[in-house]
Amino acid sequence: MLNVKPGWKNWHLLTEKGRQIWAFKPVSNNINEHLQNADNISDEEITQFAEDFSRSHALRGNADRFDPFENPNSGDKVYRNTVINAKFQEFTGQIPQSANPEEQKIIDALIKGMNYFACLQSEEGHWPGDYGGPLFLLPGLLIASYISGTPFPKAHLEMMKLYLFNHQNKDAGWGMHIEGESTMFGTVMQYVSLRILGVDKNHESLINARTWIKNNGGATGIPSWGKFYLAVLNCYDWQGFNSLFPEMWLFPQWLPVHPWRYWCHSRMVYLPMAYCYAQRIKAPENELILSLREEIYNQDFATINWPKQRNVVCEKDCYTTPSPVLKWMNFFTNNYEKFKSSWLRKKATDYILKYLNAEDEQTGYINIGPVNKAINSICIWHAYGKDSAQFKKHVARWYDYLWVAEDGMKMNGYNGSQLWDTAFATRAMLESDLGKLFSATIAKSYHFIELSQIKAEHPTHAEFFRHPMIGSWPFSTAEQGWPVADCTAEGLSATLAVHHSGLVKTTIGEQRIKQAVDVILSYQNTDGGWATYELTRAPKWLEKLNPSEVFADIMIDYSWTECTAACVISLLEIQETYPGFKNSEISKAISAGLHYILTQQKTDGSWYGGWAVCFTYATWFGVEALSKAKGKGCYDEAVLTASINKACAFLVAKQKADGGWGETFESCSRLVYTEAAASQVVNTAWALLALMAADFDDKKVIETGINVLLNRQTGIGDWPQENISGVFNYNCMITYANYRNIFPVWALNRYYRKSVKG
Ligand code: LAN
Repeated sequence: MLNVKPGWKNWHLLTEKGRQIWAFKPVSNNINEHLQNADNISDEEITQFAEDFSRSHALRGNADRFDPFENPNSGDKVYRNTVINAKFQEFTGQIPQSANPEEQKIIDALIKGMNYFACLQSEEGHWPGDYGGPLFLLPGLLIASYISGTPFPKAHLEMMKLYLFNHQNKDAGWGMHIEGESTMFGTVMQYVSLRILGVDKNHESLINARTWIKNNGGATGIPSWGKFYLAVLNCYDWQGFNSLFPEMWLFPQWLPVHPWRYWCHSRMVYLPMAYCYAQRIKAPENELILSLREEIYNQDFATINWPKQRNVVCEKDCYTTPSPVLKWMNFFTNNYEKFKSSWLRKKATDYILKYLNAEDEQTGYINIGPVNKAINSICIWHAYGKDSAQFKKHVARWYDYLWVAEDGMKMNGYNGSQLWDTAFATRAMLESDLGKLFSATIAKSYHFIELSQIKAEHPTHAEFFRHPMIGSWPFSTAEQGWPVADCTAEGLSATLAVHHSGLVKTTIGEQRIKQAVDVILSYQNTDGGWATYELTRAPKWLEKLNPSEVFADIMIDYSWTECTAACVISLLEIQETYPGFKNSEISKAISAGLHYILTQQKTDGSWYGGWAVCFTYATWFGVEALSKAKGKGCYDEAVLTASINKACAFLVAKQKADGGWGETFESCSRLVYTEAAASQVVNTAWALLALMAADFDDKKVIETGINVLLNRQTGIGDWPQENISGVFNYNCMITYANYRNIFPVWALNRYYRKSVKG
């Protein structure tokens, strides 16, 4: 039995078609019914359960504790331990037997690993999991809740407080993400959040946090996204904020700076920001706001020279420096504010509101991500009021982003990673025949994958610049509905793997497979690579207008090694299964994709990974694609071989003494391989997958790596949660709770197929 603390037991995860809602003592398993009666807890009950999540509890040396100083990553124990305790069963099927005890160890570890993981699958077939990490998300939602006077249930508030306290660094500040060193952005946002949550300013943690803020120059140095949130909260003057020039939304579309060309995440965040800016939305002054103004600045609020603060950013936060072009543009747009035409401003705001409504409707009010989720809510509240149907629909979806783990309640970086994890898990299990022993699990995954393929276009998709998406797969759920190029590729590869396994009656017919292929083809950029949600729509110089200070490469949707490799792999698989289908078009796409991947390889043989940590991740993708292409006649074989060999040499050079691999998140932000003190199961699995894909001939290298995976496996078949695995925009990290199971299983399964069975 795993440890389930009494306080955890009241939290239940309700799921519906991938939608995930944490409910405190749910009155119903139906999400909507539950949400209407969510605030069902008395004050006495709060103190009872809160203790089980708090850091003080950990520091008193309790077993199975959350101790952020040991590891700030939660092990997702509230979900996992509760489910395991309720449902876990030892594997009862026939386990293949080998006369060789070393081989038997692999088989047993795999069965145990898959059996444990299968137990975590939801009834509708996906793997729920913690998708937290960034610390600037929950504050946005709390500000939306505060300004609109729409409080969360008491149990939620308590859990959020605990989360924020749990992630306070030793120096009393907070980072951009749970592993990061303290920054002004992280610290001021969590500070303000705790105050909104009702924590007294004389609480010791807040006194210390204030000292951090003051010693680092005060909140005037918060980066622009923080300035934005503080301005909405009326704790910062809008005059201290560079204009967002709402009129740019009326630009002619041929202009390279028209926002339709931006990376969709930037577009969808700067859109509602521009609305708030145009309306200068701010919370009414009250006691809390007036007090906050005194708490977070080094000088009297009334005497601050606001226009001078526009470009002030605390040194600890600076990641990208604003370009001279951006400064020049700011000069122009800031001055425009003094002379602007109110007719044009209204036209721009009306257009923005129309666009916001379209995004809300297209995504069922989930929105593309956690940032625009919060800011759209603020705009819709402002435009239509608290009692409007639109605002209520927004509020219902706040809960889709909240996640409970042993460190408290956080806002996830998306409404989940449902499809992505399910596709990977399916492929991992079906890597060898052993996965077929879990046919019920595979059938459920397939059901979820089928459910998640996007089947229709929105009536307004072209009007609002959406990429055509019939046949595509999203990262999370069909309802959220933003298609992603490599999620489509992973969805397709997983579908093909299930079809090949012969385990299920196929429901994704040839037409839908071909639609997916068409989407993938439609996503290829002219550089041969694939980006994330859309084509690259603007030239690289647009990055010069990146105003974010804390993120890099956010202005346009760039081609990435990982996304390209995933698309190439799925197209190679399509050629095997549907040889006649669009053969020459697909061949051309594949060779251009391979070419792109080759151009991205670094001189040391590695690839940089933009969406997970880091070089081991992208090197796995690169090697997997190139190896799969070998012998197919789609590219010069000698070039492929040379590149693969170089990549293997890189990996071998990075193998640690214990046989594993390990990187820290700094690989991502510093762009150089940064070794973790201890090897990491996830990095080890990626390196092994690459080496085995390449049929690397020094078997000792692979065996010692496999031993790390075997030795780290827990008695029940789990692996430990080690460092954070995901990243976006180089500088912010994000949790992938299921990676610690998916990738070790995948690597062991490949080892079984190639070395044990083969
Ligand atoms: C994701 C998550 C998935 C990820 C992969 C599919 C793994 C990747 O291969 C392509 C990019 C994509 C889809 C991706 C892009 C950026 C996202 C959406 C995220 C990392 C999840 C959260 C992040 C989003 C931008 C967070 C909000 C922050 C802003 C700066 C707007």
